[in-house]
Amino acid sequence: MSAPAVASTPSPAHGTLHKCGDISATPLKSSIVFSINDRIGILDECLAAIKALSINLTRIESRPSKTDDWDYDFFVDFAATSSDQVASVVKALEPLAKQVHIVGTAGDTLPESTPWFPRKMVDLDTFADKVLEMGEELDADHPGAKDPVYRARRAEITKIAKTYKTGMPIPHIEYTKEENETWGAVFNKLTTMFPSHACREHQYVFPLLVQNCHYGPEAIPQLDSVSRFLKDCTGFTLRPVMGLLTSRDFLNGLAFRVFHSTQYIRHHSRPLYTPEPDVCHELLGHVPLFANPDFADFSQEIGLASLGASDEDIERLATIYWFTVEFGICRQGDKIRAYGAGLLSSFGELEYCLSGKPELRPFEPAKVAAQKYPITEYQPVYFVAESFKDAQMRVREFATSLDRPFSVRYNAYTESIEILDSK
Ligand code: HBI
Ligand code: NLE
Ligand code: FE
Repeated sequence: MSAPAVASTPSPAHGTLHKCGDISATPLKSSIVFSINDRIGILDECLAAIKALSINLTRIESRPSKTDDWDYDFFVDFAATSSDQVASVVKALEPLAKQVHIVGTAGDTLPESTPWFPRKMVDLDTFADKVLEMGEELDADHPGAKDPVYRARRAEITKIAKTYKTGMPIPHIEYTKEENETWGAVFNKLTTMFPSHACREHQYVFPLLVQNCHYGPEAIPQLDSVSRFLKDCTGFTLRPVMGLLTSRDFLNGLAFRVFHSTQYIRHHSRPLYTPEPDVCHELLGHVPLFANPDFADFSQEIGLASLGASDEDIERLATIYWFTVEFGICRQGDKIRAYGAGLLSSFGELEYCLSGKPELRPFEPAKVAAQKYPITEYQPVYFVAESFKDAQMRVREFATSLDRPFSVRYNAYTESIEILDSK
């Protein structure tokens, strides 16, 4: 009855080293069902047979069997340490009971239609060369498209992301004078607006980034130092990426508290606006928020909901991500402030979103998830969160309404995803 491992790691290089279940001590939560003819002491004998294998039972339920009078079905969950142990339970019960079936073992019972998802941090290595358009090859209308020097420079920088592997320090980049000047222009413009437009969490963290990670108008900070700072704050880390990932891959990374970050900078001809992520957007928009514990929890919640989700649900979650992490605004006292990175890294839109012109609606995930939005111009609608904690609770509640037959939990000690019983 047990289904094949559909969503397991396709990475042979790491598979042998980290074969979960058989060599690790992580318990394999298993469920078994068996029937017994009613007679005194039979259940005791069945349980004793399991006890003799030194296996811990975690749940037991009985119900009258539907087929024969006075038969009973028993549902037992136990924590085995290997798939061999699961088989030995079946063997021990067979002489005592009828119809012994394994209903499921955590980790190998996902429905066959489940899209692949990363189970361990190293699985994120498989995303590296799957970037969408505007990644390595620039679009024709991109300001850098016809500039061969810019193109060559981007290719050089994205090479780092292409070959990056989990656990490596992020390679430093020697930015050019021109690149640092572009950064300086963006930095100086935005920092004049933050006091009146950025949420208080962003404002709290910003000086710490100046102190700890060399944020300032002179030079682009290095991702490696920023990643180590974030790790200390919330466990979030940065991972270099060549460009836009699919929504699925990008959101899956958040489940591990990993934020995929570009390392190149926008074209110098248009410092104050770009439709695509660049190092200004990541460092000035996203990073300060990922240093906040409630925001980190909120972001990971979206990531966890995306693991193994259907394409339709990925679309909904990406839309929620869009209207929160990218373009979210929130109520703070009697003011409304920006916390979305797409706002905090864009001088024009940061001003516009709080100008009273666009429509503001309350943050209700089911409604947000269905909202259409433009990606290359200012948003006509923004959603106002009451707090990151409130938004997280709402997203968690929303996630239970998605059609995924299992739930997941992140184990920070092993940096891996645990599959919980069917919901
Ligand atoms: N990829 N590298 C990268 N950075 C993003 O911010 C990003 C992405 N892919 C999709 C995406 N953002 C969102 O617009 C949602 O689709 C999740
Ligand atoms: N428009 C933003 C900026 O100019 O910084 C980037 C948004 C990336 C989604
Ligand atoms: Fe972004």
